[in-house]
Order: sequence, then C-alpha cells, then structure tokens
Amino acid sequence: MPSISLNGTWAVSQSGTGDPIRAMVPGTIHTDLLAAGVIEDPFYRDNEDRLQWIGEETWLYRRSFTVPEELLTHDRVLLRCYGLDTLATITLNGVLIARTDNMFRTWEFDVKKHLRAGENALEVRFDPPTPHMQACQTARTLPSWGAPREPKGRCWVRKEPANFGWDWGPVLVTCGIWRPIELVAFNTARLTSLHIQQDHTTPDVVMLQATASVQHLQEQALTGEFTVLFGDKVVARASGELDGDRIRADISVEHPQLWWPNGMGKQPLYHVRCELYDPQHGLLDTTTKRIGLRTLRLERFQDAWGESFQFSANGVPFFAKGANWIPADTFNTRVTCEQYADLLQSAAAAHMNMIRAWGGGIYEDDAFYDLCDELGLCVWQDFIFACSTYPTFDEVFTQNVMGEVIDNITRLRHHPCLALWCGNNELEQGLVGKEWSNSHMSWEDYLKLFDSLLPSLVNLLDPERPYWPGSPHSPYGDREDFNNPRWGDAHLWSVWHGREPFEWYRTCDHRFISEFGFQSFPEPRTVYGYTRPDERNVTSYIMEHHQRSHIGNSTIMTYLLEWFRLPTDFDMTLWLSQILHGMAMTYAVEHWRRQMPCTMGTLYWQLNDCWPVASWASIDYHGRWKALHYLAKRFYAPLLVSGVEDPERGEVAIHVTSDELSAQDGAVVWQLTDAAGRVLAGASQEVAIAERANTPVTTLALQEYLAQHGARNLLLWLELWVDDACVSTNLVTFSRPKHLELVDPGLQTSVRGEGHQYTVTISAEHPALWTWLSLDGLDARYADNFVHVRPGKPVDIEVTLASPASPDEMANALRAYSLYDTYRVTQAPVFSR
Ligand code: BMA
Repeated sequence: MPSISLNGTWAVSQSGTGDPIRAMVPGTIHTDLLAAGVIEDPFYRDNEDRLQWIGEETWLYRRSFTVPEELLTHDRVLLRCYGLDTLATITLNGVLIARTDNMFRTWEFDVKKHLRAGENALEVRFDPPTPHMQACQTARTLPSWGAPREPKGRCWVRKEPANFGWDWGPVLVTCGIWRPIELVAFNTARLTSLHIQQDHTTPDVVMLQATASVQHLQEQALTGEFTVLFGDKVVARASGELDGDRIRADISVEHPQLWWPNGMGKQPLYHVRCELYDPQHGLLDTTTKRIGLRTLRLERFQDAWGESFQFSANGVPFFAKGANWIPADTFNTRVTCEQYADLLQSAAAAHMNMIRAWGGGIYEDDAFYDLCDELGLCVWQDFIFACSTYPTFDEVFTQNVMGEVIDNITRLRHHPCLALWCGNNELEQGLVGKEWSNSHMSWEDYLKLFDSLLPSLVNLLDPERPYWPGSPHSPYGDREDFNNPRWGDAHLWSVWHGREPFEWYRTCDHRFISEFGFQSFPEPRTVYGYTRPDERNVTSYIMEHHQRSHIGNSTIMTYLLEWFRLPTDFDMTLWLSQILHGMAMTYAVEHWRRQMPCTMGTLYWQLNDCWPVASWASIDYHGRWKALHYLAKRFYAPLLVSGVEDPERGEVAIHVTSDELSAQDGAVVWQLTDAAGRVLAGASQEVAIAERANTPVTTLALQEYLAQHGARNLLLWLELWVDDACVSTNLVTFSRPKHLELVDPGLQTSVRGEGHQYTVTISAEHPALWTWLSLDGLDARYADNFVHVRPGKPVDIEVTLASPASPDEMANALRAYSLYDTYRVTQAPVFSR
C-alpha cells in the first residue's frame, strides 16, 4: 500500500506566542525545546522545578507536505497516527479532522476528501492534560496514591501514569506526536491484522491457525496467501478465501524448532507472511509477523502449599527470574533501539528470563518486544493502570480503554515473549473496597474493568494468553487478602517500606514475588552529572531532589549503618549504598530460589531508571550497572551455591539450586578462614544436583571455630564445581560486615589488553570483600564486579570499555576498592591523647 511518512521536521509553537521552533516527529515538547536551546537539561540539579510551565501550556505542531495526484486516485487515503500524547486536535488544511484523548491508541482517519494534490497543511494541537484532570477531579474526586509533587487526577486521562511523577521519577508532563505518523492509501481492501495461533498437540508438528482481518470497501472475492519462512527458507504455505471480513488458513509446520526462554534453549524465529489478492487487480496488501513456536503457560494447580503459580515453556516449568521494567526515559521518544538493546541484553546477561512491563508506564515500542523475542525474555505485560482508582463507571472512559486494549493486544500478540496480560498494578493492594470512599473504589466498579472487560477482550483477541487481574492478586478467599503466601503473586515491601531487616526475607515463603526491592544511589560518575561539587552530600537539597521515595535517602542510610561502618566520604557512601542494595536482593532471591518449587518466580523492583536518581534500579539511567546488577548475575545463575547461617547454633546449611534442564554431578568446596584470610578448615563434598530443584547439600557444624575465633573473625567461602569449572561462589559471615575484623587487604591489580578489551587481575594479601573496579572518566562493563577476593586466589575480570583507551590510559584510570576502603582512615588524626 502506498504511504507517505509525515515523520521528521515539523514546527512547534506555544499557543498565543509567536515564534515557532523546529520540532522532531516522533518527539516530545521537552526534547524539542531542549534541542532549540530554549530550556536547559531538565535532569540537571533542580531544573525540573523551573520547567513545570511546559506541561501547562498548549502546543501547536505544524507542517506542510506534498501529496502527489496519484495518491488521491485511491479509494481511501488514511491519516494514521501511531501515538499522540495526549489531548490532541488534528486539523488538515483548516478542517477539523478529530480530537483524540489516548496516547496508547493508533488513530486512523479517512482524510481523502480534505487532501489536495500539491501542498497541504497539517496541525496537531496539544492541550495540557492537568486542567482537564482538575476539572474532572472537581466534578468527582477519585482517590489515588501519588508522589508529593504529582498533579491529582491522572486516572482521568489515558496517558503514561508515571509522566506525572512517581516515587522514582520527575514530574515533566509531556506532549507531542510520540510515535510515527503517515498517510496510507488503498483500493478495494487492506489487511488490518494477522493473528497466528499455535497447536502443539501433535508430536513434531506445530499447526498454525492464521487469521487475517480484512477491511474491504465492497463485497468481493479475495484470497489470502500465507507463507511461513525460517530464515530465507519457505517451510510451509497455505491459502484461504475471504469469509465475512476474515481469511483463515491452517498451516502445518513440520519438525518445528522450538522457542525457549533465556537459559532453557535457543530462540529460533519464523516469519508468517500474508498476501491479500484480488483476482482482477492482483496483490493488494502484505503483512508479516515474526513468531516463535512454543507454548508458554501459567500453570495453576493444587499442591502441597496451596495453588501453584508457575510458568512453563513447551511443557517445562521454569523459575521466572527477572525484574520490573519502567519507561527507559521520562522522554520516551529519545529511547533508541541501542538503549533498549543494551538494557535488555543486560537483563539476559544477568540470567533473567522474565521482565514485567509495569502498569504505570507504557505499552513499549515494537523494538522492545522484538528484542525480548530474540533474547528469550518472557514479558509479563500489565495493562496501563497503576496505583489509582479509575472511572470505570464512565461509558466514554470505558470505550476509550477498549480501543486502547484492542490496539495493543492486536499489535503485540504475535510475540513469543509475551507470557501474560495483567490487569493493573496494585489496585487490589489497598485501592478497592466495598464502596467508593475517599481512599477506595468499589469492587463492583473494579470488577467491571478488571474482571470483565479486560479478560473478555483477551479471550476474544488473544485466547492463548493467560490473563491475571492485577499484580498482586489473590485468586481465593477474601479479595482483600492480597499477598497470600499460598497462592497468587505478591508484592513484598516489608524490607524498605516496612523497614524490616533483610533477614525478614528468609521468614516468608510465597508462590511468585512480582515485586520487592531496595534502593541505592547511582555511582559517582552519574551523580556528578546532576550535582555541583558543593551538593555532593547525600542530605543536600539536590541529592534529595533526585530521590523521590518519601522515606528516601534516610532509609538507605539507616540500613547502611545497620550493616556497614559509616563511610568516610561521599563517593564511598554512593558505592556502599549499592553493595547494601545488592546484598538485600541477594538475601531475598537466594532464599526464594531455595524454596522452589513452592516459589517459582522473583521479579525484583526495578531494572532501570528514567532519569538519574537514587532508586531501586539495578541499572542506572546512563545504563551503568549498579552493584546489584553484578550480584544479580550471580544470584540468578543457573547453578547457585548458597549458605544459610545460624550463628546461634554455629551451623551453616549449604544448598545448591539448579535451573538446569538435566541433573548433574558436582562438588561443593568450602573453606573457613579468619578475617585475615588464614585457613582454619575446609573440605569438598560431592553433590548430585537435581534438575530444576533445590538440593540441600550438607549442614556444617562450626561451633568450635566460632567459640575459638569469634563470629566477627570468621568467613566461610563456598564454591560449586561442575566438570572442572567453578560455576558459582558465595560467602557466608556470622556477623554484620561492619563488625568484621578485616585488615587492609593490600589489593593489587595488573592489566593486560588493548583498545576496548582488557583483563584485570585482582589479588589480595587478605580478604577483600565486595571488591570493585572503577575507571576514572571512562565507562565500562565488567564481566564481574563486587567480588570477594581472598589471598592466593587472584580473580580475573574482563573489562569492555565503552570507547577504546590505550594501556597507559587504562592503567591510569583504573581503581580497585573493597569494603575496607569505604571506612579506611586516610588522614592521620590531628589530635593525639
Ligand atoms: C511498587 C511499584 C511502584 C513503586 C514501587 C516502589 O509498589 O508498583 O508503584 O514505584 O513499588 O515504591
């Protein structure tokens, strides 16, 4: 079908004022103003506060474009807008075409009669959402949770909820043509969607049922030719006739190559092409979807603990390991494919197999799901409803939501990565009650959307995909009994929001934990980017501005002092907060992995950031891995050795947890040293590692060492060996790290390599805990970091630089630190007694 892209350069002006500036489409008003030099970086210091006016203004986007005469000979010419953010009025050649009010919908308008051959003028006006929200709230106040600066009433507009601020995000209310815009023309008929269902019941064959939806302008015989390709090779063909407004065909794919989640196998992808033919005029339209052949199910059955909540791929249950995804930038339009790729590859590199696209964000771009398909990252997709009540009693609102849901299910359902549709984030956790009140919506109105409309649309458009009403949700008992340990998914926030100690994680068993988290500061390089030197103190105004949790930096510091000594400087405080963060998540995930198959999933909060900020993210806004992400690579490893200490009894229970598909033989090697690294005891123990299970290996009785050396002077080092390779390591201590009697480890590094790629060998004379490398002024990814180094066991770390450096530059920039450096006294005391 012929099309004319209307992307690219537009002009934008503030309504009521003169001079337009250059605008980019797709784009957003803030990035246009930034590019034109009208505003300063909204993320620097507290610039955000001075940019609130942008979201309160009306903005006019305009462009002209040329239409060739030939285009107007078509039966239909549509203006197709893939995304308008949000309250938009479209005018073409002075004629009002439409008003739109949902950033998540694809809008199409028949504009043929308003177009002319030659020059045409298009204008899209964006009105600010907040006056509308306020007016709605005045008419009827709907309760919600929100960050302190957040404007009230976001539930009334179908716009990214977090764009109004969140407990990790700024308030920068955007507008603009945020996804592509084009003209498309067709004659006779066109394809509007292609749905492919899979039947895996016959061995070594997958039966595909392809259904093409057709918009045809008159009754007429049309045919669809379906081709399945694997690479360039055609593996199956079929055809069908138009029946009503559909063409159906069954296609059998022999010897299918199955798609697997990350860590379980490969991700082979097939293309299904549909060509629409008119017997008189030939080919009318073509569409192609890339699919993966697999079953991906949510299995819920009665078991010893209640009801299971586990995903299975091709019949094999797997432990879901992952994190929650938030929009990768406050300004969604500047997220590049490379950034998506870097974040998602980072998730896969940390052995994740599931990402939850959280309901306060957006239905992400196609590129996000394409990458998840390629990387084997299953996607738990929330519909975009979060932490608020919604006007489900309003017919106009419901119709609008219906359009959005149809558009997005139709757009995304072919992706093999898509594992689950979930109704909302956290409405059931405190926003729904018997009746509407100033804090709740009624169950009756809640159920209209989340128990009726959404599941019926999923059932109609994507019946193979499971639907789950909310996260968290309890399928049984009292509806308000969320986070029940026996069934459903849970958001467990007693650590952090409830200020419970990290050990609390070990006291609670749940079926699937879709949220739990802890915060840290980003690394110095990131913090230096948004602060002036005089603001580099965690209690400065700017450091608190770049922290949106209401309990914020003081909570990081409270926990930090529970676990670690007061750091001696600002940079060390930032780094140490990351170690603390990683440690919290290690406590949680190791415990829940040991509980499998009772627990079958952990998705920590959160993977990424949308601006530079102190938050729960394991990767900061600039893509820099925080300590947690390196630790996640270790605690999500397919084979994990871990120890549970019982300081009172003087025992340590050793476990090996496996996500591997087959059983293996291995050996756990343990060594007990004092804090200076002197070996006190050790042994090796063979272990038959059961597949997809936790295997308790042994319980070490260490009472006599504790009695002799003391809890503060012991370190237990664990290694798991399989086939002559050490596949997992761990460290157990008997006292808080702040009380360990560590001595100066005498860290040494040596470097070899060139260009982008270096190997750094770290050695230590005495135990060096959470040893990390950093590079002054250079960005790098480390194959591992925050590692425990002990005497006689040097550690090699592969370093990949973001831009090449000479060996000299590398050697000069390299720093190695460990826990000891966070409290090392660098100056001699001024006074002596
Ligand atoms: C969860 C999320 C978010 C929030 C996070 C941290 O409950 O669903 O709403 O950002 O906690 O408080």
